[in-house]
Amino acid sequence: MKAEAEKLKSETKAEASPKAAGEPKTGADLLIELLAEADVDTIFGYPGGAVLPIYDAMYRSEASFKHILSRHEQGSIFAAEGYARVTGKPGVVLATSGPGATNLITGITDAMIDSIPLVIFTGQVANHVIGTDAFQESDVLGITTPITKYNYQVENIEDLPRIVNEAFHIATTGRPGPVVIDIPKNISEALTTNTFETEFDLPGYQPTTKPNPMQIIKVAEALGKAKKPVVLAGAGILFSKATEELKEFIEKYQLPVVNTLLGLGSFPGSSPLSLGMGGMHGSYTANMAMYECDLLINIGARFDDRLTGNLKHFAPNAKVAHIDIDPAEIGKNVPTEIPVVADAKKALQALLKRNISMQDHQEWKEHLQQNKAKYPLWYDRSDEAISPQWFMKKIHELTNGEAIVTTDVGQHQMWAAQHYTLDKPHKWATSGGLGSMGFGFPAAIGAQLGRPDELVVSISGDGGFQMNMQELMLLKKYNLPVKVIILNNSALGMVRQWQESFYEERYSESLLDENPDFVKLAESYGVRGMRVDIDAEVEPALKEILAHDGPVVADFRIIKKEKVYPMIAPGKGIHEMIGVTK
Ligand SMILES: Cc1ncc(C[n+]2csc(CCOP(=O)(O)OP(=O)(O)O)c2C)c(N)n1
Ligand SMILES: [Mg+2]
Repeated sequence: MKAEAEKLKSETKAEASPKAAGEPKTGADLLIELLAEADVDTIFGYPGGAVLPIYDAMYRSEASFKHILSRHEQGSIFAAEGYARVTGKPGVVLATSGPGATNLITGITDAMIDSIPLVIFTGQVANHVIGTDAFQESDVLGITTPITKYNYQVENIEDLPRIVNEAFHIATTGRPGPVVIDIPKNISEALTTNTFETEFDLPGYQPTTKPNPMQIIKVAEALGKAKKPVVLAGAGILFSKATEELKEFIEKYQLPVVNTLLGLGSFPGSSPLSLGMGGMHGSYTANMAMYECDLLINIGARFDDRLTGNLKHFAPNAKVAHIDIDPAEIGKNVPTEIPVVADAKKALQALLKRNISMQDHQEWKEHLQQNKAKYPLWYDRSDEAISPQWFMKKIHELTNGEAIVTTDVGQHQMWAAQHYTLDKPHKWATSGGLGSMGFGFPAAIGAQLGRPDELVVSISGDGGFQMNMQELMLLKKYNLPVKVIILNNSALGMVRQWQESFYEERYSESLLDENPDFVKLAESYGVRGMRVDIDAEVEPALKEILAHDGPVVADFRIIKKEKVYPMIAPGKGIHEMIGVTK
């Protein structure tokens, strides 16, 4: 082994062809320097053979960033996503070749579909054995091509500085997304004395950020003519940090706002102009507003099918304007009369410069207010178990709506989106497009690391929590006071709900009759555990959890058969919601 390693070292040494004098360092040392230069403060990762040189360089380095050792690479990447979603900075991930890299795939896909900036480093077998089915070789470039904004495999150490800088640039500009850099072991072991070129030039990647003035005029004119305008506010507003501009625009023209699931917090949910979330489990008022409006201005949302319902019935009477930094999104699902390819902030700034004289749309606003009053979200209570919707309202009240909330996927996610009304941006991390169970808890870990002074609440179901509960060890190890809430219905609740509604109550493999004792589980990881069974115990328990100086895992037993309403049934239009009233 040693002889082989020596041989490899001398081969790669020769490859490195240093151009400038200086202390020799390995490619791995160079990488660590580049990360420090890129202002990386946290790396989420897990070691293994192909990245040992990088881990060794990290050990020897005096760079000040933290490495967070997860217990599964999926935990690393979801934590990096949580970090990125609440800080707006790119999440950085490091994993070994083969299984390390393939364990990241769900997270990479999740980041791609939700436009989350990540820079992911994977180890790879040495260049000269790539393609030989070497130990822990996997075709990372091939596997990640369709799920990354861009990906690289480093062939020469000279390219490493440019590639790292390009990767951060690509991940964080335009429509954000994940970028993978696959680093063969011989590159990280290669010795070099060079400080290579870090400059880059990407003529083929020049995202359009400034709106075309003619298109802005068209939006302004359409707004001037509209009697029933609605703004759909998506996550693009959060990515471009345009919440102030959005608020000014909305208040200036008194426009009703619908939020997407990922856009929650981009406009204050408690504003009278907010209609709440749209889509499958959105509010009746929000969906009917999109159904009845004569002008729909979509800012930074991608008209996902969970939002639109059956496209035949989506905004049937509306002129559609769509502001998006990604031209591929415009007209993809919904015919669009006024496309505006731009950064949301720049487009809103341009719109704010125009003085639009609006039609009187008081009647429309009143109609929507009446809908809001007449069709509020409703729910039942029970003496025997906790009402999950009421629970969300309670935790909202006790945290003043100020907590950073991460969720997993399922019923609890929808209840949180419906009832934990967000007024501020960057306080919400949920897996939207991919809907990946297992996301919520590690995302909370990343969020807490990114914003250590904030209260972070992780809300999971009993199913999804078990997909990444091994990450509990990190709470103790890194002293993270995350409040971990499990809404326990002894079921894959969302699956169970669909089986009840659309499969004649055939509960095929959706009941979790066997669950671990979450209290004991927490305790075994050195974290305080708690179990709460009925509504009457909720408030004192939550107060205790929030006052506790450290992490808590709390198992809240919710009404098992509770369903998420209202709902657009599969295949139906946004005007055909069921469960709107009791
Ligand atoms: C990785 C993954 N596998 C399967 C699913 C399909 N799925 C969506 S919601 C759900 C049930 C989630 O159950 P739980 O975590 O207990 O949340 P609940 O719906 O009960 O609140 C399942 C299985 C998914 N979204 N992600
Ligand atoms: Mg459940």
